[in-house]
Amino acid sequence: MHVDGPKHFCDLTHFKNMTTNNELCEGDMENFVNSGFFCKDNIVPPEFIRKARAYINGEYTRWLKISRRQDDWRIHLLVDLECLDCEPVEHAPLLDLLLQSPNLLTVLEALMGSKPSGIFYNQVAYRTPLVNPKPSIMDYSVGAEYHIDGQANCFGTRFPDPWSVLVGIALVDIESLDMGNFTVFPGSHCSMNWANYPAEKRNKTLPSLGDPFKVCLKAGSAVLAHVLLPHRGGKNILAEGHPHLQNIDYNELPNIPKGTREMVFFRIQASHIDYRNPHRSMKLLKSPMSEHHHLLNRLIGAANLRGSSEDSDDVQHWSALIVAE
Ligand SMILES: O=C(O)CCC(=O)C(=O)O
Repeated sequence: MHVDGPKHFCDLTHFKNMTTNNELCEGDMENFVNSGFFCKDNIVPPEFIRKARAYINGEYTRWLKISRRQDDWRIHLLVDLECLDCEPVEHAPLLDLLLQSPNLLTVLEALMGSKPSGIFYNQVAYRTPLVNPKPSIMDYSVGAEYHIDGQANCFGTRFPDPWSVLVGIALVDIESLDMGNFTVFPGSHCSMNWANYPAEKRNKTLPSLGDPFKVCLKAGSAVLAHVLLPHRGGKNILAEGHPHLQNIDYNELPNIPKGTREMVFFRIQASHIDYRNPHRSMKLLKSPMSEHHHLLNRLIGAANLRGSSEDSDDVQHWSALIVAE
């Protein structure tokens, strides 16, 4: 559910003066291509993490009252980053997590091959600790173990979603595997054919994807994931007093239950992609890396320079991802 809030102008200095420094190393690119995600440590300055948490704490009780869900709120829909200096915007301290993080902006530009142009939507995704969790609560029923973002339910079919990179920013340390971790199925963005995903999701006939991976993050770090990467939120069963909670400051945030997994997710659009083009969905489903050919070409170039036999297997694999189109 979308929640409203006070409007302010955003400081766009970093967004407007983005450098083209390439903040992506080969390991990040390989992880994004092969696994569908990677993490960047300390990418959002602590000052803006503090301000975002304080803002959410201030709105928290009101949001609980106006929404059905207790831990998940849609914050903005369709933000055109180029137009932010024309008018004030709601929830500015949450947009600042992105706009005041120059390193994150440059990573996004390198990953997408052009400047971030917009946010399809963003979301405050808190996972409050379950009280007395039963063992059975950990079982996910068939067809509900994961989802790919978009809409595949009674409200309609919007798939794939109109954006290229999911950014999940940790506002607190999420270092234990039972803290409601963002959970992904590595490699499944490319290894599966998702053309029938909406029907399979609705009919609960989705394929099994094997073991998931729970992402751990320090406060101020971010996970960046491909739009077709299957994922789910984990269950937070962390008990009060757990050692992982000792480093988290709750003193000035009385509204947020202790032990809450605090994350904010952005769905980022790239300026060179026309998300309204009717062929975009088919192209992406047929060739999941079609919006990231620049990464494949950079990886192939670096591997060819090294020229080992191990590299040549990778080159074949990455070249096949380009040819698939
Ligand atoms: O909260 C999470 O870790 C995942 C959230 C999610 O799956 C989603 O909103 O699409």
